[in-house]
Amino acid sequence: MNTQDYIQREDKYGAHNYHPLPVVLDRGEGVHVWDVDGKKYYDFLSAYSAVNQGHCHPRIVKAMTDQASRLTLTSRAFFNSVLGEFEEYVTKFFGYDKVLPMNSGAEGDETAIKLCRKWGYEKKGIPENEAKIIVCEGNFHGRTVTIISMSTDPDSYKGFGPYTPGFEVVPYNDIPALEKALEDPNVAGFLVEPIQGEAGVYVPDDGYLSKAAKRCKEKNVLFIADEVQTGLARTGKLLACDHENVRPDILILGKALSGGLYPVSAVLADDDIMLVIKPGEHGSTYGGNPVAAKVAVAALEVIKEEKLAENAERLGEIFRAELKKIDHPMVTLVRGKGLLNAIVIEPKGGKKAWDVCVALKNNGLLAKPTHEHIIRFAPPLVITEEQLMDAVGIIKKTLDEF
Ligand code: IF1
Repeated sequence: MNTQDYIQREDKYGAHNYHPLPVVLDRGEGVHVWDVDGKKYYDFLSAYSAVNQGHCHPRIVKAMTDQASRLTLTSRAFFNSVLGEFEEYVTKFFGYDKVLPMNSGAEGDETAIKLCRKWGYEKKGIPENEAKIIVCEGNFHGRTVTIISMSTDPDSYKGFGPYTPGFEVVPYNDIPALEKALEDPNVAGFLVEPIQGEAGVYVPDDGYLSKAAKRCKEKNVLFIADEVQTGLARTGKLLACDHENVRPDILILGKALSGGLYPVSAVLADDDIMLVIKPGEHGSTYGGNPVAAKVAVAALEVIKEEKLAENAERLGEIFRAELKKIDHPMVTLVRGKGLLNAIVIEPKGGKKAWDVCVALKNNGLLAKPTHEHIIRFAPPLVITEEQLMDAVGIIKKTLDEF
């Protein structure tokens, strides 16, 4: 079978809920992936920041295979010998009293929404079913019906109504607008991405997160950080909130929490928030299973021991400096933090970001456009300076073809 055969088979039997770049990947190792024809690529998407530790990191693979042949799933009807090890490790790693383990990032956001609402009723005294959560324009928190009810992107919400009520939208990176929305005594929380990934790596002004967190505290509103994409060293610190020394009241993690080996998400909070959820009020079949627990501990150990945040910080500076040197009419903006970066492409001669990504693929680098004119560059954080400069060369060479 060749690339086209694989693509046609998926087209015939698979739902058409994605429009992938025409490449069929077959193997991954570190910053590289290979397609079914054996062609090698730099992976500059990292599965949207789920593969921060590099593809098939041997230490995480070993943790997974060892546990997989011992005990994989008990459900939470019974205790198991591994979950507590993960719970202790991850809560100490991030400095919170407790963790509620789930599977996908969306489940993490849903868990945070439920936790915030219940806290609002039981601790803030908001009248039952009146709790509001403030969210930002351009947000992306997942694909469930409640989460798309917060979305301002028609591609995310159109045709999926009726929508879950209780969300107020404010412009991102706008403190006065947030202050106004916080006047409502029924607001229980503010849910925000420290950097808006899907919106095109929209980095807010310095001080936005710390001012927002301060205003929330003044109004007894929970500051909820969705670090599913920005967390786990991606932006050059362990958490993107760390750039401003902000400690979220509720922290949502996913993606690289498992290094791309297995769906693992987690919500962290202190006891006065976390314990409003009582036994039997929330959970999931696979949430906190032994394989997930072992994989997540290994994934976090890799982040710490291989100093991935420091590497992302240092190489991100170099990467943005190199991209800014590319004096090309199609590149109108370079932005990002750590190794979460993006360029804004001005269409030229009918050629758009998609065409640039196809040309990048042909030259051995995989990236994907978001919102039509933005190309996100997010390699695994294990990338070396030499590999980064090699990739910069490919980007320059490719843009020169336009
Ligand atoms: C797709 C986007 C990125 C996320 C944040 C929660 C979730 C995500 C900040 C939900 C997930 C993924 C979803 C994936 C593509 C990717 C994505 F383009 F969709 F928006 F990264 F920007 N919070 N983002 O970024 O986590 O349930 O997917 O585990 O849906 O195509 P999930």
